[in-house]
Amino acid sequence: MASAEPPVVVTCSAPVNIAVIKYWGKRDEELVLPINSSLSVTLHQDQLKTTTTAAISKDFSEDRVWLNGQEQDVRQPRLQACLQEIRRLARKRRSTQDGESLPPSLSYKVHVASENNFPTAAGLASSAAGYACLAYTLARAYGVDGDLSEVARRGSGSACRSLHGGFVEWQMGTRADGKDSVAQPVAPESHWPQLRVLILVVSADRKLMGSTAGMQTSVETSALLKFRAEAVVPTRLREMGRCILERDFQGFAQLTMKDSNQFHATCLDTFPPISYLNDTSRRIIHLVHRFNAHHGQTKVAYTFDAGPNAVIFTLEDTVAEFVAAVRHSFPPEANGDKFLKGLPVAPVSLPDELKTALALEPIPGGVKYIISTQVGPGPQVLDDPKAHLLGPDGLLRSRSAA
Ligand code: 2P0
Repeated sequence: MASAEPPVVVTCSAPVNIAVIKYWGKRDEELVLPINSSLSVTLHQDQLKTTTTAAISKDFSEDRVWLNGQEQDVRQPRLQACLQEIRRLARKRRSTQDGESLPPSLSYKVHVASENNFPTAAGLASSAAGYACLAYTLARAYGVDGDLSEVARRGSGSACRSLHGGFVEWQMGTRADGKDSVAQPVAPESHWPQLRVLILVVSADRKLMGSTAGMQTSVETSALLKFRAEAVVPTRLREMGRCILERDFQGFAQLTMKDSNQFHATCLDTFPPISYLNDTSRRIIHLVHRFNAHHGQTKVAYTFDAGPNAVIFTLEDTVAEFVAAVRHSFPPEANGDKFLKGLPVAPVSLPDELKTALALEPIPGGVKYIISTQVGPGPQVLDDPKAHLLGPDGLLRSRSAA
């Protein structure tokens, strides 16, 4: 029989982040401690986000988790690590709290449902948004406050950077217990309003080599990765911080491209080698360099994660012309009107001299579509009960009923 005690139900959303100084490699696999610090830009949730509902009730007999409508195996070690860590923090808080506002009992089971509004495992950092959202939502449900880096990080390293909006540094820390391996804001969402982001979706397929396994092999075999972590990243982080604080786009853009290239070089230096870029990715790299050369300055930057999709940074005065250059180089095969999603970009025609300067044989359909977005805020609590992904019975709401 159902108890009189209503379930605690909380729904939150969390953003995707894109690293401009990349994380690749762990010094501690279990605690998810990185071999170098990293720095990222948080993308706007209007275009890319994870939404998560957590429900805690005396009536639930087991922990259950759904992702994009599919029930997951709750015994997955990453999921278990997050749940255990949040319950540990909740227990710690409980012992110091008065009886007035006690969170739900720690012996109650939790149901969690999560969904992304973008393709999972397409190299768009869905695990970062997903685990940041899980950590944030569970923290609200269990009444835990304070730094959630450890909870998110135990799910996926890069997830701790999605706990903040704007520009974020994940400091690697030096302690063996990882307590100082935390994400910290560098500048808020409002700091650089002219900065714009385009995601060029090359392939929405699942990647061949997951990040966790890939970086493990890199740590074991790549001398370049060791050199990068020790001798390159510390200087680059300081320089990137300066570029962001001074809104120095050329400096920011060049460093972003160099760091992406070095990350992919460490992948090739891994043995057996890992390659995440494909022919279209390399054509996008050429396109960006030719576009910049034509203008005589760095107006656009690319960065690539563990997949072939490009993330482009530019300023609002250049977005329209660069989108026209992408359309010219990768003519949409079908649904030309659906080629651009997200923030509107005014259509412009490409000047003939720029077409000549690009001098690339067009690849029809090479870029499937573009998501146009900008820098955005950190996780949010969604107060509207209609946002809940779980019904009052703690089971997945059907989309039609939601
Ligand atoms: C990053 N990536 O800094 C780098 C750049 C991909 C390339 O963080 O094993 O999913 O869960 O800690 O965070 C992807 O790795 O790996 C990643 P785990 P994660 O964004």
